[in-house]
Amino acid sequence: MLFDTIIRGGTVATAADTFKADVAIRDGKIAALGHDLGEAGTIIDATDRLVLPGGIDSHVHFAQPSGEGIVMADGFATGTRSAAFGGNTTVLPFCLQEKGQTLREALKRYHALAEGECHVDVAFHLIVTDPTEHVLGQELPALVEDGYTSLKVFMTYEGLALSDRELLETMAVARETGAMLMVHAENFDAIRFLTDRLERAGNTAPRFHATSRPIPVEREATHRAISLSELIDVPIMIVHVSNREAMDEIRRAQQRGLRVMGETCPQYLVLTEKDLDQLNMEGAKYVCSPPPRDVASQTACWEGLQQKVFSVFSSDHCPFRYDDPQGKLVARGRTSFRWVPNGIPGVAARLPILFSEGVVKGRIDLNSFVAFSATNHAKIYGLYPRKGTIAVGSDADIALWDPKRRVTIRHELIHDGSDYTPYEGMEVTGWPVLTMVRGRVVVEDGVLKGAKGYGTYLPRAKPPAVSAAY
Ligand code: DUC
Ligand code: ZN
Ligand code: ZN
Repeated sequence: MLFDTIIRGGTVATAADTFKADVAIRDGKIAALGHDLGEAGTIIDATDRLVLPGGIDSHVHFAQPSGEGIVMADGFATGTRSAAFGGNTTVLPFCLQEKGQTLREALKRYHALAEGECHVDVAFHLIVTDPTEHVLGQELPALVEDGYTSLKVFMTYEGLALSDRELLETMAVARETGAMLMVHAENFDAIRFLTDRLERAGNTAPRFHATSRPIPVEREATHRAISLSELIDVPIMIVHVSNREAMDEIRRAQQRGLRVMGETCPQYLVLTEKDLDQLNMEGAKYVCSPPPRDVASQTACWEGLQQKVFSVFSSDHCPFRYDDPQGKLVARGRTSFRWVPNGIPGVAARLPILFSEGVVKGRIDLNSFVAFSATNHAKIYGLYPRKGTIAVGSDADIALWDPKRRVTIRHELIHDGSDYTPYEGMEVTGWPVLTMVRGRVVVEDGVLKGAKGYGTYLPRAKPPAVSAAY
């Protein structure tokens, strides 16, 4: 038999083109595109289906330490399972360096947690919280050579925030080593000031989480991150952008020729701060940072996608159970929004939301959908062309979509470790009906087919956007 599998009769879309073709797969890779490709062990009928590169979600958190008494709802088994149900074939979770820990110690923990557990392929970004001389001078350069070619830094959060000096030192290492630097841009001192003031006034309900992190907090930090990166002449990715003012900072930088990239997420397209304003603690389900804003901010984030100010659309999947004292309902969270675990699930809902609200409603075209959901992630984070496209020689990471299927998002469709979805009840058109990783079907028609452990760790090349600079 010439091929293991042929996906027959579908419409293939890449970031560049849309065309009718059969896709033949051998040894986990795409071996041919065309018509009348011959025999295969398995034929998958893709009539009336879109044949798309499997989603790559370059911003997810699994099993991340999240404060005393708090447990993240997903480890690698449930997190990657949920990703597969949402049409994803690769995810990039973060490896958090805790204060006092070396990066290698942190990586050891995450690799041990991921080993044998994953349903889709994974690669790690590093989170640098303790940029000591050893970390910056020795560990990080060696790890970038080993294929950990991106890192995130925080401008806020106790125990995570870096000073401007530390940001500059870390950016300099990213430049020297050719790593992609992701920035969480919110002003730490401003948030602390506003939080203290809100608490003193007795404004402690979950909705005040949004009040404590208003747009200027994000805009200022975005501007500062860009300015610091300009001093070092290093590309950066501003992650989870929530509003026009931050988006405009990125746009202005791009217009000035700086290599500043941006990411937005579903919560900034379809949620608002009103979602945080609910009876009792229900608003805690939507506590994430930056917070969802208003309808004008949603429009701005769509513009950011349409005008390609943003290059990636990620979930920022950061799940906590709601009805759980180790999750959103942690006892001290009732005393102040400050203690409500920060983050919401979204790895399975990300693509149906972008497809339905974006492609079906005519805001973006199908090829842009593929770029935002897969191709650009692969290109920016050093996985292209092995991942992120449908081309001969690429991994057979493919999602079949029924573009007409109407689905009401319910938590039972999400298959993660949480107990809710912030998108409960949302009607979408278009749904991933089959997810294939390296030629093997992992999810089909809402049923898990693959066993955990098939997903593999991916060392990555240096991001071309960084090394192209020299
Ligand atoms: N930043 C993230 O990237 N994810 C969840 C929480 C946060 O602040
Ligand atoms: Zn962040
Ligand atoms: Zn995140």
